[in-house]
Amino acid sequence: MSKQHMTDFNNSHKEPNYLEYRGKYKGILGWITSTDHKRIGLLYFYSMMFFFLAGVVMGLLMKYELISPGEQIMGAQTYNGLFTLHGLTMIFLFVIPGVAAVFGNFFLPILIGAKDVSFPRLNLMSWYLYIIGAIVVLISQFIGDGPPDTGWTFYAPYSLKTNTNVVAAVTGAFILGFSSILTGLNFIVTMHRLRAPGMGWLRMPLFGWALYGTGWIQLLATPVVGITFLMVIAERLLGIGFFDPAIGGDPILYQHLFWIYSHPAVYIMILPAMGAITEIIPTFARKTIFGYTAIVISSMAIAFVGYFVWGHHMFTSGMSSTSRWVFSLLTFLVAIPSAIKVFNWTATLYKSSINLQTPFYWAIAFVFVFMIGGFSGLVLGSLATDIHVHDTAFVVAHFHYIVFGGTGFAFFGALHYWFPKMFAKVYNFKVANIGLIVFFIGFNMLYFPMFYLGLLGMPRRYYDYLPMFHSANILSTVGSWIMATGLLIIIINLIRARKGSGKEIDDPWDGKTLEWTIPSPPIVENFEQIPEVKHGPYEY
Ligand code: HEM
Ligand SMILES: [Cu+2]
Repeated sequence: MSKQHMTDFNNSHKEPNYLEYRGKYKGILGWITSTDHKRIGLLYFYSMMFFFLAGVVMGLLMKYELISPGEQIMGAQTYNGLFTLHGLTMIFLFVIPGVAAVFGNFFLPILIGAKDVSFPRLNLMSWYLYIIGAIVVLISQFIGDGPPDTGWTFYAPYSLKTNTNVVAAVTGAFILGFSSILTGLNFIVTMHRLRAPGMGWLRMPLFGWALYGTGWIQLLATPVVGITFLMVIAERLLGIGFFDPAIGGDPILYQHLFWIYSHPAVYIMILPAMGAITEIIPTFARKTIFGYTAIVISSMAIAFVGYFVWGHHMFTSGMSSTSRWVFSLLTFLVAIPSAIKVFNWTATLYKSSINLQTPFYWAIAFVFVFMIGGFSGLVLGSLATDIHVHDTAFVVAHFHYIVFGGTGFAFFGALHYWFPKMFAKVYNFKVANIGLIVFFIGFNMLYFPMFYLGLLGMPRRYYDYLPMFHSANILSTVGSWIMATGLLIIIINLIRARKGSGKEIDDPWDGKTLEWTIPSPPIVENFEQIPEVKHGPYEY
């Protein structure tokens, strides 16, 4: 689409855009009753940012406690409650809804040329369930005998014995599961039913395919953890004997059920993130994506094989040696489709004339940290080495590289990529790049020492440690301050742009997918006329 065409569009603004649109209600009420997928995307965005920042503060407090051996600002029980709440917040309130709830909601319908998702009201209900679930988790902190101290994993039998308020926290997570299921269902149906004329499945932008694979995981895996959580509640309230060996239950059964969901769940977190990166790379390489079909297949393969590797979380639990090596082998297999994506991103950049801009830097930073996370995952996936580093700081480093380095980086990358489309404002590029550099340095300084500490044998989930771990912990804690500074720069820069100091522009990157063919901010139903699609998504 030529620039000339873009300006014509702007001048012919007849319809109100989604930001100024007023339905029956005004102000906040107009937002929380709106079924517009873009407004719902922003509802998720603001609430998730709130929880994310709360989780960051908890992380900083934990790191401050760990700056030296012995007690600094909190004792053991407070630390236990804090890593539990931090984990619950970051997992269930930030990375599980994640890129899909914000950018999937906002952009999926636009990317496939639709006016909204298939079930707009159900979509709004997902957000309400998300808020209700969050409130119930929050309540768990204040009633009963103090904040839950089980870790976000709620492992039995401890989760059945502790006097802290596990029932409320688990109920909150149960409700959040429904929010996730309904979002997945909505996206799957939307892609089946609402693609624009001419958009065959293999012309769909790859972010759509990533959300499609994610949707099936949300739909099929989440009920498993829902039932597991119900069993924990039933066990605590009625003493049934599912998981507690003292009354005939099996604690290992809990671990199986939990990870049958929670391993696929890491793909709920990472697939949409990979999808967003796959949109960013061709736009800045100014070249069509290398291996479109391979990326589609790898997304679906990850979604499928991801169901069969949960046992790698349980290598030390006393499983049979046959199941251990089978799970180990399958874990290595699931690494292949992720590696295919990294290969395709790199191949797309090969011999391209790269437009070096902020979202591109985020994408590269993502690939870098995600690969460190992925390679450390292989250490955990192979039996011999996992036994050595299980339950140490190595694991904490690994999953932060994956969930924060992966999903978190992609989240911020997607935000910098689509921000001008969402708000019709461009942020200050220089400040954005500085923020990213500071953030990136801090991130690696915070988490990389934890690999080393884990190899030395520093256990996770303790507020205290032996003096031999001191120096690497100082480095890590100072890293957390640098990272927080970078985060502040990034966020303040975006808030200033949102408040209006940025330039207005429809398509700052000359992107080719459908969202770049409509004015910014998009009108209420996205398109004045549903477009007809005549070619693949990234034709440069
Ligand atoms: C400023 C940012 C962050 C800091 C400083 C931080 C720090 C920490 C620390 C110190 C722990 C406890 C380790 C232990 O004692 O075992 C922890 C656990 C955890 N973090 Fe973070 N973290 C941050 C961001 C994140 C993000 C963005 C996510 C997810 C996307 C995340 C997910 C988790 C999870 C799942 C746990 C495990 C909780 C548990 O053991 O039950 N963190 N983090
Ligand atoms: Cu896993």
